[in-house]
Amino acid sequence: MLRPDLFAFGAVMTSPRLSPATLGSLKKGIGVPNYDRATVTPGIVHLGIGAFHRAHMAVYVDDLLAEDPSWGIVGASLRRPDTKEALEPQGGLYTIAVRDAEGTHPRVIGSILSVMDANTERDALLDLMASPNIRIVSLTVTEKGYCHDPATGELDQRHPDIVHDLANPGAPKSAPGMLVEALARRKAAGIAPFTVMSCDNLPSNGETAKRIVTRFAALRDADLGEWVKSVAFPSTMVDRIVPSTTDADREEVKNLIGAEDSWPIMTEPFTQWVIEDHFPSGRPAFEKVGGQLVKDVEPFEHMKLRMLNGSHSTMSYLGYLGGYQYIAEVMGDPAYVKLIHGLMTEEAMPTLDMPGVDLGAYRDQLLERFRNPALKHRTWQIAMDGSQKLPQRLLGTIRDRLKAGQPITRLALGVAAWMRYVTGVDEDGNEIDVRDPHALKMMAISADAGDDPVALFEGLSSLTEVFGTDLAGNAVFRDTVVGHLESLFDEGAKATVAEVAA
Ligand code: CS2
Repeated sequence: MLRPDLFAFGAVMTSPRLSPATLGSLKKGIGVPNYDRATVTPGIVHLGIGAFHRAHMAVYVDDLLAEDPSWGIVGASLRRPDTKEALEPQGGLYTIAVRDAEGTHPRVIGSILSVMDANTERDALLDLMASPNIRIVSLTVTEKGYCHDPATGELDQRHPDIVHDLANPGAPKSAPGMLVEALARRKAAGIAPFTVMSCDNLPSNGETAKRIVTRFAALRDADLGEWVKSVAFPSTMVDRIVPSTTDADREEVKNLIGAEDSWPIMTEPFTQWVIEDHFPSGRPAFEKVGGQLVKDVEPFEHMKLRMLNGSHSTMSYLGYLGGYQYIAEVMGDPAYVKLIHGLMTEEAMPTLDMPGVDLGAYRDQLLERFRNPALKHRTWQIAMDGSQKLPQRLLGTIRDRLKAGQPITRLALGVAAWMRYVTGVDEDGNEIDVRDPHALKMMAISADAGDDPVALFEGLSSLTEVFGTDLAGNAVFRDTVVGHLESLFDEGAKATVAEVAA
């Protein structure tokens, strides 16, 4: 017979929800904010409050709030309300769970004071961004959030969100539109601009953001365009691997902390943040908590994009096609490891100018990070948005090597694997869920090409927003990529990797 009293007992046993009220009852030893959250005031608005920001910048800020509580973060999501829905009942609190071979190490972060949904709270968010206590607006909106042409780094004026925002400047949807409207409100109120800090994986991300935002402002109004030129856009190089959270992760974190967190963030021990020191309206003392403040971030960005992200994208396409679900699994295949080691050592490292940095040690550390067996980082996750990623991860390196007359064998295999992947059909004939802003265009190209590697190369390399106008006609590039594509179609990814790595 059903015993209602037992059910009631069961209900009592469920874990409480993580929140300011339950912080004191978490399991012993769990790190919690070491400052009084009630005294923290917002100094930063962060656009794109996804997992990456919560594993990276929000942690650096959390480390600083005891010393200076004027830098709390208000997060905003431009697309989906899910982060707000998860964090609001938790008063902005969430767990970061660091995974290494020994286990999972949780800590509760309190630097995010609240989350706003730009779709439903647009005006309030813009007013907050326009208020004098907000001195930094930071961004992780992913590559596609810049509404630019990835090959040139210029604003894409035909982008539907940009067209919308130019027609409705007071109710913008895009990140450039939001930034410019908030800056316009500051200008009108006589308030100095905030500093815009991009934390996305783009080369010269500050300069790129500045080019896009000033162009958008000038299209709105010439005076505003001039004023926006005075805004500071420091570049940053950000690095931490953050796989998407799964239900199994939620369960594990609940058991570890003794409370239910509807969106914990899983990550690795490694973290790096190199920041251009250009903040005329002030900044938190990031250098006290591990941030590297430098004059010129560009060499660090190139190093990371070409070595870490170039390897990641190459492993994601070849790994997915080869039947590997996670990066750590790819790293269990010696031929793939040899390929990636060679890609970094022979092809990427010679294009980098990094006095004082031991690139060999950097590479070895990357290989170690990729091997982290506890980090379930899906190849499919990294494979997303390739059209936005390829230019800075592989194609820039390829261009430098072609100019110098050097071989591009492994890099071109990464490009060929992307072309094979975006056909949307895997090696067993099953559908691939290709996520990319240009997915439809790319699938139409590959439907026309069938399994003819030359036609596929010609169709995809004619996407000038990815390949620019120089690569499609380069004979070395074309022959190398087409040769790899033939092998990928005929022999499959694993055999091709073994051949190229040998
Ligand atoms: C990855 C990056 O998903 C991807 O494209 O390459 O998110 C990568 O994990 C980070 O840049 C590491 O800092």
